[in-house]
Formats: sequence, structure tokens, C-alpha cells
Amino acid sequence: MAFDTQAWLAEARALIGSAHVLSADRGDDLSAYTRDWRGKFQEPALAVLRPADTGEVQALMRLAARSGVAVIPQGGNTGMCAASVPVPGGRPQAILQLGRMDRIFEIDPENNTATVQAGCILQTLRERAAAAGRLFPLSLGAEGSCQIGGNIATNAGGVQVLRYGNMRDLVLGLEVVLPDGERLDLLRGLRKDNTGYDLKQFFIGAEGTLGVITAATVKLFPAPSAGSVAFAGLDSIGQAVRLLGAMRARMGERFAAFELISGDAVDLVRRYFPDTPALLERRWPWHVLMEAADGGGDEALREAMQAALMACLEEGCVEDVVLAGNLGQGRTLWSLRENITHAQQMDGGNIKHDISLPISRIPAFVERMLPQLRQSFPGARPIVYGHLGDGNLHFNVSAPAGVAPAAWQERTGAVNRLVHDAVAAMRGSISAEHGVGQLKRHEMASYKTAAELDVMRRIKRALDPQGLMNPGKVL
Ligand code: FAD
Ligand code: S2G
Ligand code: ZN
Repeated sequence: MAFDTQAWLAEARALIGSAHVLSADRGDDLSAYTRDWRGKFQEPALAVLRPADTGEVQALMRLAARSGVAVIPQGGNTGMCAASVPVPGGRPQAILQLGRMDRIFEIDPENNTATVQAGCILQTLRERAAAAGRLFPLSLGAEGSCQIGGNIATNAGGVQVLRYGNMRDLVLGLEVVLPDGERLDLLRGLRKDNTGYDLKQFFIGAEGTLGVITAATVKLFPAPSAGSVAFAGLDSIGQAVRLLGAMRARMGERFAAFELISGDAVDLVRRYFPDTPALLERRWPWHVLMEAADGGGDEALREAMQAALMACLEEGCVEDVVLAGNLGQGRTLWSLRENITHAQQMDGGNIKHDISLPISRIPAFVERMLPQLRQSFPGARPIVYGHLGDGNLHFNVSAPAGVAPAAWQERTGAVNRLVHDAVAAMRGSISAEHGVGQLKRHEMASYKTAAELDVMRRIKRALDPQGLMNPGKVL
């Protein structure tokens, strides 16, 4: 029997209100929801559903299960792997947009936890925690629009993993609606609970393929009262790894961020953001942006950072360094780092790699990969930067001069294979923090063992037997 779109939309509108079920056939513009952030994927959706609460999510999931409609949970739609937008073909796909469910239920400074709905914007939670004298440490360039649900579903990383871990390390409890509409209440703010399998772990990093995260209890930390930011120039990536070790030894727990930025990445930012100040006397092949934070005073922390950096200069694990004198200067240094993604987008986009390796192997990987890239793809422009402190590099490759972005995108498969084969040979990962989505799904068979994929499929079948949850992503 043919699928009756009108009847389905009428049922959905009866459940959550006509205003909160958007559909193209009544003239709604769904492009903000059906197009991925990078503009590489866009397919039609049956509808965009915007529930107000967990009860409405459950009702919608029961309708989807009854009618065989696929459901794509969507947060801020800032993901890098097109995991929150429809795939071509297959069954009708409804986007479940969590943005209306953005309440902060509780901030508990004594327990150092916050309980929020999935649609809460990351920046909002960070601001509300700060107002309560606490830090929610997840920090990434999209924090103004990504949502806590999406951060959990992608196990997001960002720039403070070095000190506080990934999103997985920050989640204490979840509320999840399963594909059959069942509500799973795991919303306990406990740091210890050994009563059977740790079920929340199945949904963290699952990219919406096992259930809909509707709320979470996350860890908070005492808000550091002081921060100290430095920007360094280096001759080699090996020197950057030595600097990481030396600074961690000297700054200990206070060390919070260590971001590698290649000279080419700095040049790209300065081309598209011309008011980016020249931070060092000369251009270096490599730079590092680093930050320390603690509860002490500004001056004491700054002096400790200064002493540590002076010692590193004497030891030769850094060539040049500037230490921010105040918060404003620190922000300027960070805006250079945050603008790298936007500069790449403005430059026409590029072929991205979000890889991780043991930190000690990163210099050998980069020193081998750069000449291989030049040889295999003459003129290609590597834009290398990222979270060196976590062994996570964004080894992105922009088109050679004169090659149109669309033509360059045709080379994605070949460039991915060169980079990902080298990563796999060094037992690294082809997706450190962005996930798999539909972008890397076809590569899973090449880089995961058959046993791993088999267990993943068994878990998927057990929780989502109809395969309704975000089909065409990850597996
Ligand atoms: P979406 O893009 O909406 O969805 C992502 C995935 O989560 C999809 O599979 C979707 O189905 C699923 N999902 C969303 N909400 C739910 C839910 N409630 N329940 C179940 N599944 C759900 N990522 C990093 O890790 N580190 C970075 O440093 C970083 N920097 C970025 C910088 C910029 C400028 C941009 C644009 C992106 C960056 N990202 C980074 C990628 C992206 O911001 C993260 O992956 C983020 O966690 C996605 O959150 P979102 O709410 O936008 O999720
Ligand atoms: C970052 C964002 C995506 C990219 O800036 O750390 O995760 O490749 C990235 O620019
Ligand atoms: Zn990143």
C-alpha cells in the first residue's frame, strides 16, 4: 500500500500541533534542516518535527514505529559528517528537531552537576554554569548553535579535552526515548553506580542511531578564576610534541589546552580575516596556542606560565612565544584558532580528516604524509591544525590553486585513502571526534574489524529492529 503522506502529517500534527510539524508540501522551507553545515549533502525530508517535551517525542516515535518512517534526531545541525540530515532514497525520513526542548532543569553546585534538556544550546549551559560559579568545560567553535543532545550523540571533543575529557567523560546520566517510544530514565547524577551494564554508554557517540537523547545530567567543575593564554612559534611538529611534554610537566593539572596550528592555517585565517593581528615577529612553519587555568589569581598563574615558557625557550623546545597580557588578548589568540574552520569554508571548503594517533607518532605521520600528498596530488594545500594534546589532528587538504572546489571534492575518495591508510598503518582512528555519519560510513569496512562491525550490528538490531533510527549513518 502506498505511503499516505497527508494522513501521516495530519497524525503528527494532531500529536504535537500543526505549527511544529513543518513540511515542504505546505510551503515550509526545510533547507536549514535538510542541508548539512558544510553544504555537501541535501535530500528531502517528509517533515521536520519539533516536539515540546519527552512525552511528545515518545508519541512521535510510536507513530514512526507504527508507520515505518525513519527518524533523524537533529540538534544544531553543525555536525561535520552529515549525520543529522536525510540520506538519498530509502523510506520516508522525518527530522526530529530537539531545539524546542532547551530547558535547564537544575544546576546543582554542591553535586557539581547540571540536568538539561537535549535541545539546550552548549553556550547557554556554559553561561548558566558560569553564573553559578561553575564550569561546563566542553568548548568548540560551534558552541553558539550546537546542542547538548548533539554533543552527546557525537561524543564531541573540542579544545579542553586535554584537561576535562570528551563529552563521554562529562555525562553522568541520560534520558533516552527508544525507537519503540519507550522512555529510558538513566538521569542519575551519580558518579558511581555499578548495577549492571552502563546503558548510557550505548547512546553516547551513537549519532542518533540507537535512540533519541531527550535530557542529560552532566558534570560541572569549579570555575577557574584565572586563565593564561600563549601563542608559540616552532620549527617542527616534533618540537611541538616536546613543548607539550615540557609544559604539562611544569603546569600539571592547570594545563587545559594545546592546539597545533600550521603556518598555512594561520595564512588562510589572515587572508579571510584580515584584521587578525600578526602575533609573532615572523611566520613559523608551526604554531601552538596553549592555555592554563586555575583557581588562583591572574598574576600568579601568569608568572607560572611565563617561567615555564622561559625554561622551554632555554631548552629549545620552542622558538618564539607571546603571552597574552589580559583577557582581551587571550580572546584574540583564540579567535584566530576558531576562525580556521570558517576560513576554510570561505575558501571553498576542503577535504577534511579528523584523525587521531598516539601523540608520539604524530610527527612521523605528518613528516611522511606531507611529501606523499605533494607527490600524489601536486599543488594540493594541506591545512593542518587541531587538538595535538589529545593526539587529534585536522589534516585537511584544500584544492590546488586554479582547481574549482567541486572538482577538488571529486578527489575526496583518493585523498581519504592516502591519509586514512597511513593512519590505520599506525593504528590510529579515521574519526577522532566528528563521528562517521554518512560521510565516512563507506570507509568503516576498511578500517574496523569484521568482529567490531558485527557486534555493532547486533546492538543496532537489538535496540532498533526496524532500522528506523537515522538509517544510512555509521553502519
Ligand atoms: P547535529 O549536527 O544536529 O547532529 C549530530 C549527530 O547527533 C547526528 O547523528 C544526529 O542524529 C545526532 N543527534 C543530535 N541530537 C540528538 C539527540 N538529542 N539524540 C540523539 N541523537 C542526536 N566537533 C568536535 O567534536 N570538536 C570540535 O572542535 C568541533 N569544532 C567545530 C567547529 C565548527 C565551526 C563547526 C561548524 C563544527 C564543529 N564541530 C566540532 C562539529 C559539531 O559541532 C559537533 O559534532 C557537535 O557536537 C554537533 O552538535 P549538534 O547539536 O550540531 O548536532
Ligand atoms: C575544529 C572543526 C571542523 C574542521 O575546529 O577543531 O573540529 O575541520 C574542528 O574545521
Ligand atoms: Zn576539532
